[in-house]
Amino acid sequence: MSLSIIVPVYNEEKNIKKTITKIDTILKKSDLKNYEIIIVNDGSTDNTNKTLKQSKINFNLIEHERNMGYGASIKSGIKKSKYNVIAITDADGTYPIEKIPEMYNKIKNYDMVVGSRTGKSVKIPIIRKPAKWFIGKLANYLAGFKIPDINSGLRLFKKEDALRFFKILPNGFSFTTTITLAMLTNDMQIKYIPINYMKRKGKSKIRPIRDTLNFIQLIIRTVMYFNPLKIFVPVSLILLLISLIVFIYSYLALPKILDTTVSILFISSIQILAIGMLADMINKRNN
Ligand SMILES: Nc1nc2c(ncn2[C@@H]2O[C@H](COP(=O)(O)OP(=O)(O)O)[C@@H](O)[C@H]2O)c(=O)[nH]1
Ligand SMILES: [Mg+2]
Repeated sequence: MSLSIIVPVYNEEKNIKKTITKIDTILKKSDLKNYEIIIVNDGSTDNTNKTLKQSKINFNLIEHERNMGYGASIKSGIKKSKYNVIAITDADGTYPIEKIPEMYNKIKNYDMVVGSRTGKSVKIPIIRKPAKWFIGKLANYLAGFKIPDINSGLRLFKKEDALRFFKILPNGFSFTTTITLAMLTNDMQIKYIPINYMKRKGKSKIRPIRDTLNFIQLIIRTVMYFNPLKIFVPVSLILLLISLIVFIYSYLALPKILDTTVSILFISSIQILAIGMLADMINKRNN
């Protein structure tokens, strides 16, 4: 029974002390014999540094000289972790840390256990909802599975699996989305446990437009990596459909069939399908 818990921290002077104390108290009370708390201070510029230095709680501190990002910090933590089971949670007081022991008990039967923010009390800012909805739909289609919460920051997984996906895990906030899709497209088992989600103190570091575009890009890239046909086949079909529409329309309504346009669209459609099949083949051979 042993667990490494990693907390990425960037400018959390209002929350950090409480978070560490809470983690320590909860883990001490639990059945876990061995645990380590790894705090990754990601170039904070506020009083986070001071608070961490003054803390009397026993934790391993990793310091980044400059801000490298949420995912980069978790990756630094994973590299330094002693134990095979890894938990991650945020430093902002939004996740119910008391769920971790219960989640730990489930990890032997699953590849990842995720706290999904679908509990009774979930305080997600309204402004985030449209983007969250869209990203969710896209991810569900591409993963072929209804994901209850794609980017929850409270989750447990095994170190060996994280290391297996290390190269494709990004440095930014898309870390959680990417590890979810990587596991789902590799037929691994994820258990979702409903949790509550509290309102954060201090400002969120998510930049709505930039991070949303980043999420979308990484969702597509991850699926492209593990299940390329999911992307290439629909694009090819859309081109084929447009080519058919142009053909029929110009045949019926115009003096001349737009044969150049029709051919270009048709050939592109076939070529994209061929590239997709090639990508699929590379993927199958590498696994
Ligand atoms: N290491 C690191 N952690 C970050 C960074 N930005 C945010 N965090 C931490 O990641 C967690 C989630 O960030 P937050 O701003 O709350 O995002 P939100 O929960 O999606 O609104 C918090 O614990 C932050 O301290 C960063 O650039 N680097
Ligand atoms: Mg947060």
